Amino acid sequence: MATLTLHTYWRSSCSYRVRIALGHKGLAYEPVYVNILEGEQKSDAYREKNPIGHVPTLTVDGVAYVESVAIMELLDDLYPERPLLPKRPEDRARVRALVETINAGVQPLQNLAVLAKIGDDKEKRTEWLRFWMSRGLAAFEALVARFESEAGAKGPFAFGDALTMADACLVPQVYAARRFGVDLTPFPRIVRADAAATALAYVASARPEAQADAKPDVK
Ligand SMILES: N[C@@H](CCC(=O)N[C@@H](CS)C(=O)NCC(=O)O)C(=O)O
Repeated sequence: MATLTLHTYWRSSCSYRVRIALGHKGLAYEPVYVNILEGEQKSDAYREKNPIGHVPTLTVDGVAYVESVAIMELLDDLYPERPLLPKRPEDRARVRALVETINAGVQPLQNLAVLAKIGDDKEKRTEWLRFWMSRGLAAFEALVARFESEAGAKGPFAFGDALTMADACLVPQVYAARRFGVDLTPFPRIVRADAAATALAYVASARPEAQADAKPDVK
């Protein structure tokens, strides 16, 4: 069994994805806390592992892997029990489309480095975040509805009756959306999938407030 170390920050949605994936696989790991509000991700030592200065980084027997989706795919390849992607190529493409709707379509617009470019105005930041999150979640909802009819993926999860990588991305995105006051009423399938996933004990253990580095008083 490999030794797994996860460089993580409690409220980082990408770290949260990997925590869910590790929990889904039943894999134990050692957390290393990187406080991104204090700039620890920018240190030379950390950038040797993760050159762009982002969390998460997963090390497997001391070898560093970056980018949360690549990390989840690695875990799925190394530990194929309890897969995070369906078997059929068409369904894999569908789940990956849901993943990328969040991974490429929303999350890059909400990270600290982008918000810093927008400025310190809290209202402006919130308006920015709500706009991009609502837009991405609307697309996610539309895809879930399409996959229900064209692929018979009726839920309760984002794609069918088992948790996939799409849920590992969705749950942290819904957490962020709620935090910034995004109206989720137009997205009933997303709310249903989030409820199904967060009811699982290992998903609950991955939530930000359950992490040892959590500081719930930080806004
Ligand atoms: N595409 C990357 C994005 C990682 C990312 O943006 N991480 C955020 C936290 S969720 C971060 O480390 N932000 C620090 C910063 O922007 O300085 C991934 O999926 O791992």
